[in-house]
Amino acid sequence: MLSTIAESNFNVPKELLDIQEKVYNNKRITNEECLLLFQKGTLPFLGSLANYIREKKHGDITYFNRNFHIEPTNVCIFTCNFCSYSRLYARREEGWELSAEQMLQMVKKYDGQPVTEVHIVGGVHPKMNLEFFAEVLRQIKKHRPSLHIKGFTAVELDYMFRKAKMTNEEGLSYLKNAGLDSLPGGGAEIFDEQIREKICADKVNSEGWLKIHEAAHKLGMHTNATMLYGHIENYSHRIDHMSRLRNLQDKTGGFNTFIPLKFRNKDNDMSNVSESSVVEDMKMYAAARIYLDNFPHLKAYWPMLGRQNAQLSLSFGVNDIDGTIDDTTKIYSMAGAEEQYPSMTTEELVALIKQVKRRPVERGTLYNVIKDYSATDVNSRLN
Ligand code: V47
Ligand code: SF4
Repeated sequence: MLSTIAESNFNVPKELLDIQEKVYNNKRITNEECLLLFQKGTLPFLGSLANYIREKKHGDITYFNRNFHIEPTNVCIFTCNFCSYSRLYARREEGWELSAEQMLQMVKKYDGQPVTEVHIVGGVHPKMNLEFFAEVLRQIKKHRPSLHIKGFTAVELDYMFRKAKMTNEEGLSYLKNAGLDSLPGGGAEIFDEQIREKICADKVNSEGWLKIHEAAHKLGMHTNATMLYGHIENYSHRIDHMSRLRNLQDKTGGFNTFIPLKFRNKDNDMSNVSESSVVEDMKMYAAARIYLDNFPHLKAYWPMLGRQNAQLSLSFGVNDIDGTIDDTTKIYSMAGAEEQYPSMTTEELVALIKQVKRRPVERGTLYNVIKDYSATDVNSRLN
């Protein structure tokens, strides 16, 4: 592998070769070097470096999990311009609000099925407060104690805690005692204050997002981090975002996975902004893998990216393609995601991963290995 890369280095500028040397020597790259990668690195160059790191960390292993999503409401008081939900608050009759009982029924639908995680994320509804969600968590845990509950973005949590007049630490401890196991990575968007002001001015700010994740890490909870890219931000904004995450991870070590989320432009207030190309998407994954040396995992969220591009991303640093999802989720389909009701069977996920010669491994939320599928036959047809 190394010699192949070295032989193909003809014509690569010296400054990029210096970065390559750093990567091979396990050294962290600077923000300036990451900018050079974005600006001057060709896709094959970035891919080979990212893949080198990916294979060093995980070999061919590609993780997925068996999960399902619950979206408690699609009504949201906030007005993020990129989101198809924010317009619903004024027209609440078009939205839904699930009761605690309805959410429990959704969990019960999976009785006897080998799902390991429920992912609970939705809009911010003023009636759904901390106590309401604590009760939902208690009921789910009582019914199925082993189901990992990954729930609530820092945006939802910030609103709940402020309304309950609790500090982040108090609010998180309360939810943890009620059954919350970990936090998803949503709501991070772009940390740069000027861009954030333009795309999501009224929700938790960057410092607030980072503080909630830091508090969760201190309580021993793991969390993920996302970044919404490919809209009005530039490369420096992306690097600034990743740099704030890398710094926090140095401090706490509590992040599991970084998930770059490609901006989709359907039916929202930023529909005039065109979407990034697949080449840009792959560059984004590769740069993230190279820059975020202290993040164990890099995830491609396949419903947003599409199945084939998710396969491609496995050569650009990605080692996780989320899960079976089995989704009633609308946030992505409303924004123009590839699939209206994203869901893949385990067989389809395994086949998708094997088709690009990687090794499918089912994981729990915290990356405990549940089953290695490398020896199983692939019978299912891929679409
Ligand atoms: O923060 C909203 C994004 C996020 C659009 O932690 C959009 O495992 C693109 O938290 N185009 C929420 N993205 C999703 C989320 C998540 C998803 C998958 C896995 C995990 C995890 C977490 O959805 C929001 C926002 O960045 N989003 N609208 C849009 N038009
Ligand atoms: Fe609400 Fe989240 Fe949509 Fe913003 S991205 S409007 S906080 S649901």
